[in-house]
Amino acid sequence: MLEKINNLLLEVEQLAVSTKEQVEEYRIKWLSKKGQITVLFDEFKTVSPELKREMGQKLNELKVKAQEKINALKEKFEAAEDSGKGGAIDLTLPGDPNILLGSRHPLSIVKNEIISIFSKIGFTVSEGREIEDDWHNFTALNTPENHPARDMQDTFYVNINPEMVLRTQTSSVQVHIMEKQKPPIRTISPGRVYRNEAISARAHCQFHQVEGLYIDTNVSFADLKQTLLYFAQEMFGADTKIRLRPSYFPFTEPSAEVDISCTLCKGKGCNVCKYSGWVEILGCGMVDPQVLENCGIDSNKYKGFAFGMGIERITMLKYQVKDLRLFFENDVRFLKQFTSA
Ligand code: 2U9
Repeated sequence: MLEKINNLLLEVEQLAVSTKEQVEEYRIKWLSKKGQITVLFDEFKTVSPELKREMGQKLNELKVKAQEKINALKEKFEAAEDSGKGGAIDLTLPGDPNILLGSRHPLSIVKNEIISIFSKIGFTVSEGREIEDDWHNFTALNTPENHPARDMQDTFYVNINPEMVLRTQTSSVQVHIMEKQKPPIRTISPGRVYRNEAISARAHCQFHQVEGLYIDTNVSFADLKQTLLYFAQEMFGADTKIRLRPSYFPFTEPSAEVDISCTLCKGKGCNVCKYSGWVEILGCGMVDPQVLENCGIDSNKYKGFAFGMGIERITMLKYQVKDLRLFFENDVRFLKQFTSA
């Protein structure tokens, strides 16, 4: 029996065939119900106990090798047949309706739109780190040590290094730019920021901002206003109006909050604008001269304007999304409603 096994092993190893049909002939010859290897397994039952171990191992080896050889040759001939038909993939098959197309996340759609609007008027995009040191996130931006924004209630501090925070604003990226680069600077910084807030329909502990910065000689508040009017009309339609209300931010002076005429009721009054006709979209102001000095820019020579907006807020207004949490849950029923070019 050992001799038969060895002979068959040799035959398996040396097998050379030229058609798929021949492969099938060998499968039948070796492995079918009456095949040589199957018959050997029947004979194996009669082998004496002292030879059973050695013989069993050999016989199993033969069966596995024969099966592997048959499979490999079968695959080879089938692949050759497919490529003869013009490739392994049949390009004429209709699409499978069960495979869903992905879509871009609404926040990405709006972020890209904001980038595109500002890049048309010469703004570059700067991105930076999410874990930031105290100087770039707070001190350089005129937010001193005792400022409420630094409170543990509002800011996530990094446990292993209390000097580091999860950035609360992407203006920190622009502090790095100002330290490295001489004006003129015209850049926007999109990115994720973190604040220690309870999660609700209107607030989250993470959200996305775009902060803008323009520094040059002779930059005025009128430039800021015109830039924001351009943005609002590109984003929400040519008939959009803006209004500025005085406000306060530590890093800008003077500062303002910007409203647009309600996109839904066009200013007539509805529940989106709480019957005021206006909805807030961003904050802005002239960069405080002290912030310029903190970053090594001569505030006698240079002026700047800055603005900041929440991408979630813009997206909610544009698509009438009522609950901020939807952006972070990745529910396909929500996400598949958004399409972009
Ligand atoms: C530098 C100096 C100043 C960016 C600005 C705002 C006003 C603002 C908020 C809007 C909604 C953040 O997402 S939000 O909570 N931002 O109101 N941001 S001025 O000022 C800068 C930026 C960079 C160097």
